[in-house]
Amino acid sequence: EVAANAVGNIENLVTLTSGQYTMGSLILMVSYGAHFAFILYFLMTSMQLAPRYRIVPIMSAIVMASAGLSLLREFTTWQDAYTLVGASYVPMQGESIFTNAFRYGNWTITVPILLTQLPIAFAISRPDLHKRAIRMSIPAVLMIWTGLYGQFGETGDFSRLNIWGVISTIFFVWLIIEVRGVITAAIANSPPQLVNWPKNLWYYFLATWGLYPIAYALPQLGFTGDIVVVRQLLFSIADISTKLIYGIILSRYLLRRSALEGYVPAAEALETSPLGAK
Ligand code: RET
Repeated sequence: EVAANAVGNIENLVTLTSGQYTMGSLILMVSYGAHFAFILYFLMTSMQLAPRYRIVPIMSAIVMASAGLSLLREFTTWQDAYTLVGASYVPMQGESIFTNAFRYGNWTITVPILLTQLPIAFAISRPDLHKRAIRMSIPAVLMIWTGLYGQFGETGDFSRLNIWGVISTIFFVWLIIEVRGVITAAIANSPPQLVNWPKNLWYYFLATWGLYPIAYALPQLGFTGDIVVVRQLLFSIADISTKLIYGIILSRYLLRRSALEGYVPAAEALETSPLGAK
């Protein structure tokens, strides 16, 4: 039986209309394009920050490159995985199958980086920073790997999907507790003018990271082309929110924090100095 061992994701079971197929291509293309484009944004932004914070947008640039490559791979795999038969896009069985598993693999790299950005951006001092980065990364990786294992069960009777989904969610709750600890420390040591940034980032974190378990569970609503497309859309919205927009938020915060701490970007210092052009 080809299907039983070759599949793993519902994408390989569902025939798509040309509209659904094109939407899937479009969603993945916009995703990788956005991630690649913002590499430049983050590298440029890093130059405007006080030296101690420059690593934060550089980490965003690394995440953009890593996620962009992974999403480009999802896109090309999507293109290879279907054959046009009459007016429908039929999933091929065998050599070219689509899989969301690459996403989970990529999160193993990007998620610890995203989490470590937090204590650095909020200026948590060194021994505590390392401890907190490790304490967030452990439940994060366990959450991802148990979820990776479970998502292969989405085409079966859902018991594997649900059992590992629950186990993964326990690690997610543990992770959320660790992140809350970092946010609390961030609120305590934030300049008073900027204290709303860590407070609001907390809700942003919950709302955007919470999209992934919804995408994971979605096949239970049915094996249809619409579910396939909606899930890719949900993954993309989550990716752009948790990496790209999150990075912009941290950069904007650090721009303000750098200024409050007395840092003047080089170009500006030149303009206002008696030796400068003006
Ligand atoms: C899984 C499995 C089902 C249960 C839960 C999950 C949570 C996943 C999360 C992923 C976050 C990924 C990010 C990636 C950025 O590159 C693994 C889907 C709770 C929260 C932020």
